[in-house]
Amino acid sequence: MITIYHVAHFRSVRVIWLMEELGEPYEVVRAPFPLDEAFKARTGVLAIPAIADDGIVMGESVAILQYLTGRRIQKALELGLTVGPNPDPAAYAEHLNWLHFGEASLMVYAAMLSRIRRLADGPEKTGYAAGACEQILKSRLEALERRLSGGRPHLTGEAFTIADISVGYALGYARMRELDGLFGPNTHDYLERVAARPGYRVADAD
Ligand SMILES: N[C@@H](CCC(=O)N[C@@H](CS)C(=O)NCC(=O)O)C(=O)O
Repeated sequence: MITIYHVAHFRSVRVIWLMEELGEPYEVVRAPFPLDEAFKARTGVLAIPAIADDGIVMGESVAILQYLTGRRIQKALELGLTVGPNPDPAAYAEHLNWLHFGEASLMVYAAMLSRIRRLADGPEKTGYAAGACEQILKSRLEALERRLSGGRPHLTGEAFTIADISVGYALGYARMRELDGLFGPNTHDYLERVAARPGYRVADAD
């Protein structure tokens, strides 16, 4: 059984959400945050999320989604949770693109913008760094809005995949941090749809 190191509403939500979608057991260990040295030395965990799977400890939430589906590839393909390189390499490329987009193009900028705003002494003091983050986040959200146009239910085809877990988590985070004013209407609807899944509700609980 895998162990998931978790802090409420952190990126470990992605990992719990996937285990819920897979319908498999897992153990959650609540981590102290900020992580203290004793915890790091005891577990080998340097950032949240991390998992331990039969002695393998790994971090990076999106890499964990790929690892866990890769280790259960038959089941993950049957459930439609991932897309393989065959028979359609273009669908595979698209799937990986949106999977990584959730962290590299959304979450990094949303988290940085929210942190700068929280640390700054008033909105007029956020400076150029926040302006740059907001500009980039806005353009990425516009790309997402275009992708979701025309009634597309999920990011890569009809099925709900780990790309939706990656992007859905980032959008839920952005909403929690009051950045959802930057969302277009398709993005709002999409978040409503994926956040209504029972797996997300379990994963994003306090
Ligand atoms: N890109 C990484 C980000 C992980 C990350 O930055 N985690 C932060 C929390 S937001 C952390 O655990 N930092 C360690 C610390 O501050 O002690 C992922 O997707 O897992």
